Amino acid sequence: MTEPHCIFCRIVRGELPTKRIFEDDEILVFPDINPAAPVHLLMVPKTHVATLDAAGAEHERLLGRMLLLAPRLAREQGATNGFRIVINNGPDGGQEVYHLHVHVLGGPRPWKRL
Ligand code: DGP
Repeated sequence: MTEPHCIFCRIVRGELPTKRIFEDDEILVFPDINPAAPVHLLMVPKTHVATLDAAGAEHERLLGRMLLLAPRLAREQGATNGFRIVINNGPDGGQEVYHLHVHVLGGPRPWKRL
């Protein structure tokens, strides 16, 4: 299930353009529009889950799959010397887009922020 006005749901549905780096039936990965590092990917579930807080036991496998996918995609996109995973949750967590997403950051330092 996607939400009509959610920006990442719109990307999932193909209504907004992006480079689809990886996708399967439940996960989409695309570059962050405002990269904080030479490699900056966003991994999203295709179904709308607003926050990590809102995820439940039914998302356990999905979240595991996203984490296990990150090292391969980071490496393939050029982060060959390590990477960082970030999930911002809620206002004090600095979350701006309320569709659960995993940031994958890597590439040669220095990075812009984080
Ligand atoms: P967060 O603070 O964790 O909610 O980060 C949201 C990220 O989403 C932020 O780094 C910028 C990125 N972003 C926002 N809108 C778009 C968009 O339309 N396309 C892409 N590719 N990234 C976006």
